[in-house]
Amino acid sequence: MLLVSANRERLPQPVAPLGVLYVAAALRPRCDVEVLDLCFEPDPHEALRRRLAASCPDVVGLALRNLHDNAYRDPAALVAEYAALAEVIRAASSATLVLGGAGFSLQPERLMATLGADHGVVGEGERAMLELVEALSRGERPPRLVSADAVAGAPVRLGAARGDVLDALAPPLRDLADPRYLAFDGTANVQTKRGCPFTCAYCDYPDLEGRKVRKRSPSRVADEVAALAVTPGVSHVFFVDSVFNVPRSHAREICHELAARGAPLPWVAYVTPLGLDDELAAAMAAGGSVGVELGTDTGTEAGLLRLRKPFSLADVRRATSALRAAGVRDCHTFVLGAEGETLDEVRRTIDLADSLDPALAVFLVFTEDREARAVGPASNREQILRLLADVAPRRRGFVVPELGVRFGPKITRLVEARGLRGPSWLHLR
Ligand code: B12
Ligand code: SF4
Repeated sequence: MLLVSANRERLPQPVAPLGVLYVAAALRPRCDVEVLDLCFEPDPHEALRRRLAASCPDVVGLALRNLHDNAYRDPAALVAEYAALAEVIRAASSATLVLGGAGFSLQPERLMATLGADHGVVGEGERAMLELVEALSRGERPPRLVSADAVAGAPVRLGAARGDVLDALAPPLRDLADPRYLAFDGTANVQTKRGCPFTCAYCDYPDLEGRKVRKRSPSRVADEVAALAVTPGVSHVFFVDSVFNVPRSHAREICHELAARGAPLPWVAYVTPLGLDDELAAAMAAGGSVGVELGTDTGTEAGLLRLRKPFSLADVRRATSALRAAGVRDCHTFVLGAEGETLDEVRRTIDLADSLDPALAVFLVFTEDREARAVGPASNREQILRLLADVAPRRRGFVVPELGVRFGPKITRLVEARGLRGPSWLHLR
């Protein structure tokens, strides 16, 4: 089995393929597993051809993480890149080709058709890929699309209830990760749970991980962080949960377990302002948190309602001051151009960012068509971009990926040149 990680995006930083490493761990007891990561390869096609010739795999799993870049541009360019990789695999090998990963799971039919794969795994891959491989080795003809809850031929549906107990999963095979990720910024990724119970209008995280939250034991999470702390090259952790502090009690327990181990590593996570009070912020800081990313999204109560965000502006302000008091840096993301939003509301969002004065405020301009799982342009997009082009360069900590304001390869070069550790945004302001 050869698992190929197709992701070559290096912004805002290169991200080790944690999902691939989980799938590799699930497969290892049953087959020889190798991982080829194309992120740092100067010639990805040549690297792929060489590995296929050397390893002669029976099955190739192609991991498709991203459909968009950081400015949420049209996925066409990335899909063309993935299709070219599939072509190389087809030309150089007779292996069964299986697609998987977050990007694939959001558009399985379209990608199956474009890449001409044999099978696709929708959603989490540990159990589904194992069962698929076992069926293939028995000479059976498994369905084209499978998922963790529908391997047996039931219709595959993203977001359906999932049952895997996370504590029972084999830990990700980090020894198969390319060492260049840690060499870049020392950040290891760790997952404490899967799922998000909220229903924010544009967001597909709950579709990918389910609405039911499945948690790992806090003590196991803390043990994993403690083990990473003595792994050469690891200096920071990024908790990759959709939302770290939901449920709040789980987050608190993890923080206490980390504090009890002497806060082994500084860490960063996505959090919601909901329930993020002084007590939780202090517990997070005591457990090692040095920064959090908040999906604050918009600066008006009406906008929050339209986006079905589960918090109010008062929650945002309270969370921001709690984080400040605890010494945890805050990075707020704002999405501009949602359907129904006026230019006046856009200005009020910028005013909110001004008044919060966070470590970083990231502005994305997009609207997402949830049904089509596609991102479309906002109707007043050009006006919004003009406004941002005027305002953002003059505000410390304002980032606009689409306009390259405090974002781009220059930041990556700075991180490398200065040997900065941890997610780059921590240093950006
Ligand atoms: C944490 C995160 C980040 C962090 C990563 C930090 C770090 N050090 O790891 C940061 C903030 C840096 C980030 C950045 C970006 N991200 Co991001 N991120 C996530 C998030 C929340 C979790 C990813 C994760 O690690 N999951 C845990 C692992 C275990 O799950 P997994 O990778 O999905 O793997 C499982 C399955 O997909 C499957 N699987 C995976 N690979 C394979 C392969 C095969 C063969 C098979 C069969 C199965 C399989 O099995 C795995 C185990 O169950 C997801 C949303 C989500 N909730 O899934 C978005 C997500 C992956 N990101 C996304 C995007 C777009 C980006 C950015 C381009 C833009 C941005 N700023 O968000 C950048 C690109 C960064 C890069 N270099 O690639 C998209 C990708 C899809 C899309 N629409 O394009 C997602 C899905 C969010 C979204 N809908 O917008 N991200
Ligand atoms: S809380 Fe975050 S992850 Fe959950 S639905 Fe809302 S935006 Fe998505």
